[in-house]
Amino acid sequence: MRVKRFTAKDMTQAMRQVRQELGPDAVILATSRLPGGGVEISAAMDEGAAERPSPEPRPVGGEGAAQAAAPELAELARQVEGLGQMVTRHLMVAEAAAGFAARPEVASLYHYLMRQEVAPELINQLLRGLSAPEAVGLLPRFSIRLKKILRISDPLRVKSGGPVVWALVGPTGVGKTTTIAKLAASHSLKHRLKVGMITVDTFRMAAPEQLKVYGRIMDLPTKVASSPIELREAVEELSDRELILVDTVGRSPSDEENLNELAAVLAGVKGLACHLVMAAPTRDRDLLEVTRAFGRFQPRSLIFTKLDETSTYGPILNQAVRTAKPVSYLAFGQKVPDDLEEATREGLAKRLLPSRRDLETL
Ligand SMILES: Nc1nc2c(ncn2[C@@H]2O[C@H](COP(=O)(O)OP(=O)(O)OP(=O)(O)O)[C@@H](O)[C@H]2O)c(=O)[nH]1
Ligand SMILES: [Mg+2]
Repeated sequence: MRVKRFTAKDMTQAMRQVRQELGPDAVILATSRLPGGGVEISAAMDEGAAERPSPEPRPVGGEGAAQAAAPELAELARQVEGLGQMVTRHLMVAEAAAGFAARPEVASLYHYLMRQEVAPELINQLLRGLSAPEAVGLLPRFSIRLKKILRISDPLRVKSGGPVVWALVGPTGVGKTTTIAKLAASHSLKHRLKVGMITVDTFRMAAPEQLKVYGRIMDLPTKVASSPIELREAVEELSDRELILVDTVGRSPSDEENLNELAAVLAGVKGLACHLVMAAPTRDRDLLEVTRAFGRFQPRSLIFTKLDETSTYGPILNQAVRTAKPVSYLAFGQKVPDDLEEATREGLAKRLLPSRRDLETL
């Protein structure tokens, strides 16, 4: 094990020196600020690492042996690559943490946001240069920054030339049908709009029935369509409505074929706007995959459901910023129509902001 100290003007330059001299596998042991300015990093490198066998599959002891060993070596190579990525990520986090740790009031906010699973690059963006003479002023300043990067949908504007048509798309079981019912109820009862519903989820026997039941209870016209032509006809039949809500079948983000088929059905209706529904308790990495796969629907907004099932809200922020899409609605329970709110900057920021107690207990 080789341990070395590096001093530089700032953390970024010191980290660059570490990587140049000890390579990407170096481990950061300690970081500190120097009294006269600048930073010092102690880093270590396992010297045996260079002599270890290469992870590349190489023939050993004749072709037969090489063939037998190849899958294991390939697996080993994958693991080593994964470990390498993990180390780099940890270094980035350590680098940022060390920078923010020098200012204790920002450090506890940094750790809180990490626990909320806000993406490290976003935390850096939010906290860079953030300061307050006393910790008292820090949260309001942070809150202003947070609200600045959040985008929220404009309220629904009814068109004079025909109905607004919204389709909810998203993975299976995230709450699309329930959210359609909540939206239908709130727009027809609270906003007194003429609402109609259509389901294109005809793949499962009971699915159309679920929406029809809601339609009967709320006394709203509800149609079933199973092809692009039927969907166009259903929209025509509901042309006296101000808002038409289209429910779709849930699809896994890896189900390319069926996603394309659904996109083709929805593309038949001019002016139809898709909204992507995602469950807030989903892991950030999986949400990323969902936004990638459902990008083909060019969603107008993001809707997050099941906020009642998690207290980790970072992934909502991560997806909203990464996709640069506004958030339109938040659902936080199974009750129709109560457990739905229009997204607001305040509502989202409130969930993402720590209380003073959160910061003190860190
Ligand atoms: N806790 C909680 N449960 C919810 C919420 N929204 C929906 N659910 C529940 O999630 C389950 C699935 O809801 P659905 O509305 O059928 O979901 P879906 O996306 O239409 O499902 P598929 O059509 O099968 O893809 C039901 O038990 C709902 O009551 C929510 O905000 N919080
Ligand atoms: Mg459904």
